[in-house]
Amino acid sequence: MTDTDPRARIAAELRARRRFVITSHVRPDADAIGSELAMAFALEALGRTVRVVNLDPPPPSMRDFPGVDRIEVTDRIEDPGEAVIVMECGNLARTGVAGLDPGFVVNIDHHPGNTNFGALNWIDLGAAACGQMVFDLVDALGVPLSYEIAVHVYAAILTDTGSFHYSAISTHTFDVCRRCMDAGVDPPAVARRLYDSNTLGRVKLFGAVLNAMELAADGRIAILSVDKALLAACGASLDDTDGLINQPLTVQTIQAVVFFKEHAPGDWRVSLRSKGAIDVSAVAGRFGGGGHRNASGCSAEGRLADLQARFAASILEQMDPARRDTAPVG
Ligand SMILES: [Mn+2]
Repeated sequence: MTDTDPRARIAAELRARRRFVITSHVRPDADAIGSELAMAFALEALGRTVRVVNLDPPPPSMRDFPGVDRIEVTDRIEDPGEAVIVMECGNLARTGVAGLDPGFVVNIDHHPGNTNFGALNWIDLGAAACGQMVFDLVDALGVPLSYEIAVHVYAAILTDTGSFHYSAISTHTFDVCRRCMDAGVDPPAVARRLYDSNTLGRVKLFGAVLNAMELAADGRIAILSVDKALLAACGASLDDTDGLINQPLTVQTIQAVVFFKEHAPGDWRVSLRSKGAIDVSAVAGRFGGGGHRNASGCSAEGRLADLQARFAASILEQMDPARRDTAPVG
C-alpha cells in the first residue's frame, strides 16, 4: 500500500477520530446496510463510538443480520460527530438525511457519476460491491475480520453481484469471500436468509397475477392486473407486488409489460417496463406520468378492459414507429 492509496489516507483520518456517523442511500439495500454495519463493527473494535442512521428501515430480508436492529431511522441528525461516512451515494442528498453536511464527510462508492462531495472521496468503479471496498478499508485499519464484519461484507457482495452474475467480479472478490468464509460465514445460510424471505401471500399473488397474464401484439406485450379482491384472496398487500412486473420480461419474446394496480374502484396505478429501445416513458407521459425509457408509471381512470386496450395500443406505437403517425391513442 502506498501513500497515494485512498484506503491508507482514509484509514489514517478515521484513526484520528473518535465519534462517527455512518449512513447510506434511501431505501437501503443489502450492500448499503452491509457496508454500514461492517464499517461500524470495525470502528467499534477500535474503541470508537458509532451511530448508523438511514432515512428508511432495512429491507425485511436483512432484519436477522447482526446489528441491524441498532440502525436509527431518521430524516435528520443534530450532531455529525467527528466524521460522517457515506456509503454508495452519488451525492449527499441521496441519503435523505439532513444535518450531515457540517461534518467531515468520507465518501465511499462504486458507482459512476459520484460528485466527489466528501472531504475524502474513494470511488472504485471496479469494486463488485461497496462492501468489498469496506473490507479493504477494514484491512487497512488493521482490524481483525470478525464474523459480524464478514457476514455483512459477504451479504453485500452476494447481492450486489446478483449472486455472482455480473461483470464487476474480480479474483479479489473471491479472495474477500474466501476470507469471509474463514471468519465463519456460511454461504448457503446467508443466501437463504437473503432470498428465502417471501411471504406466502406474495408467492400466491405472483402465481395468480402471472396466471391471469394477457398478451397483445403477437405476444410481445404482457398485460398484468391486480384488484383488491385478488389481493384479499391471496392474503397479500400492494407492497407484495414489488418486482412482479419484471417477471414477464424474463420471457425472451416479451418486450414490454404494463401492470394495472387498483387503488380505488376505477382508479388504477399503472407501471410500465420495456426492453431496449422501446420507450415506455413516452407512453406514461401521454397519461400524465413519466419515468425512464425502460421503467415508468402513471395513473389512469376507467374500465380495466378499456385501459388495457389503450395502453397496449400506445406501447405498440413505441415498438413500431411507423404506426406513430396513424394510430389513434390516448
Ligand atoms: Mn452497491
